[in-house]
Amino acid sequence: MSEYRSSLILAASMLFICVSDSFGQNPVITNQFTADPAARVFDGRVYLYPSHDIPVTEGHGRPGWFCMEDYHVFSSDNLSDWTDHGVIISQANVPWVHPTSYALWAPDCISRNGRYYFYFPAPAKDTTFGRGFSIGVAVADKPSGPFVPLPEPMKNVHGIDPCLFVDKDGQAYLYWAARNFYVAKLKENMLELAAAPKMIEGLPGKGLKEGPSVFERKGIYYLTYPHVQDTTERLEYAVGDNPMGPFKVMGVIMDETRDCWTNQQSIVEFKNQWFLFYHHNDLSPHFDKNRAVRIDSLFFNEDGTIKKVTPTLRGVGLTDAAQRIQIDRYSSISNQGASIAFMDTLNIFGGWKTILGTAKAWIQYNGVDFGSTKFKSINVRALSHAGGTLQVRLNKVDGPIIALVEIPSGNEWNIIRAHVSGLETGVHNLVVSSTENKPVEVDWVSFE
Ligand code: FUB
Repeated sequence: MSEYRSSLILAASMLFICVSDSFGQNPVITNQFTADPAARVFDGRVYLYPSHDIPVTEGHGRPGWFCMEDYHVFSSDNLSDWTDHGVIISQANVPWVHPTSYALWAPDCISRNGRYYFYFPAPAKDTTFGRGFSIGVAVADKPSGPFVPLPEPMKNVHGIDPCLFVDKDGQAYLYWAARNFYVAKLKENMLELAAAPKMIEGLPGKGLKEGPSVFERKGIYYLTYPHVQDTTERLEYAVGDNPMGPFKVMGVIMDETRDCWTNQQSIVEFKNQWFLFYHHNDLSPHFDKNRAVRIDSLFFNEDGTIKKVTPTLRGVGLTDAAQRIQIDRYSSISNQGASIAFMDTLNIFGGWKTILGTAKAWIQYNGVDFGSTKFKSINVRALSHAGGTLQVRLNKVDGPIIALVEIPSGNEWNIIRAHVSGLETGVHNLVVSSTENKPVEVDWVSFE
C-alpha cells in the first residue's frame, strides 16, 4: 500500500468525537494544550483549529522548545460547550512532513465551494521543497474532517502561520509569515498560487511579527498580527481597502502579557458579537511553550477602529446554573484574602480552586444562566481545615444574600448542599465570600 493511500485510511480512522470538559471560561479547552487559535464560523457553528502543544519527551521534540505533533478540531454552537472532534492531521500521516520535526505550527481552515481546506506549516523532510517551513493543505467535505492531506506542500510558499481569506467576489487569498508577511491570490482549486506572492509593506520593521490573520467588516480589511514591540508579543492590527494591501498600522488589540512570550489571534463574528480568540499559558505557568486558547469579546468604535481587549479568565458565553460553575475563572476578585491555585499541581488539567483566606474575601463570577428554573439549593464542593461559612450573593458584592453555606472542618473535599432563597430566574452574577478568618477552598458551585 502506498504511503499516501495509508495516510488516507489513517486520516479517516483517527477521527472520533468526544466532549471537552470546559464551559466557556478561559482557557476554553482544559483537557490538552492548545495555541494559535484559528476560529471559523461554518453553518452557524464555531470551529476552532488550534495548534496542539505537547510536552517534550525523550526522542520527541527539542527540550525547551515547541513540540507539536498533530492537530485537533473543536466546535461549539454557544462558545460555552465545546466538542473535541479528535485528531485531524498528524505529522506521521502527512507524506512530506519531516517525521521527527514535531513542528506543526499555527494552522487555518477555510470553506470554499462546499469543501474545507486546512492549511498548516511544517518542515519538509525533502529539502528540495525548500529549507525551513513549507505549507501543506488537507481537504475535507466537513469542517470536522476527515481531512486528507495532499502528498506535497504548496509550491512557492515558504514560511509559517498560513491564514486564508475569501473576499465577497469569491477570490481567495493566502497570507503567511516569513519575518515579513506575504500574500498571494489562490487559484480556484485553493491548492496553488494564482500569481507570485507579494510582500506586505508598511508594517513594523523592527521586532518579530508573525501569525497574520485577516477579516473584513463594513468594507474595511483588517490585518491582525502578534508583534514584539518591547519584550513579548502583543496583538496589533492594520487596515486597508484591499486584501492585498497596502495596510496602515492602527494600533494594539491586546497588550503584551509578558507571562507568555507568544500570543496569536483570530477574530470572528458569531451571533452578532465579535470575539477575539488568542492564547496564554494558563495551564503551564512555568513553561510558555505549552499554551491554552482563550476567548474574549471584542468591540469596534463607530469609526471601525478596534477597542483594546483586556484578557479575562471569565471568557465568554453563559454558564448554566445547573452545571459546575468554576468560580475560579472569575470576573472580579477582592484585593485581599482571595486567591486562585491549581487543584493539584501534579495534574494541571484538573483545573483550579478559589481560596477565600480571610473574612470578607470575595470572588465574583458573571453570566450564570438560571433560565426559568426555580432552583431550591446550591451545592458547593469545598474544603476547610478549620471550618467556615460562605455567603452567596446575587449580582454584586453587596447584593442580596441567597445562601449561607457552612463548610465543616476537615481535610477532605466535600459537596455541601444549602438552601437558597430569593433567587431570581434569568441571567445573574454570583458573588461568593467568606465570613470568617478561616480559609475556605472552593472547587465549584452548582444549583439544583
Ligand atoms: O505555535 C508555534 C508558533 O508560535 C506559531 O506558529 C507562532 O505564531 C507562535 O505562536
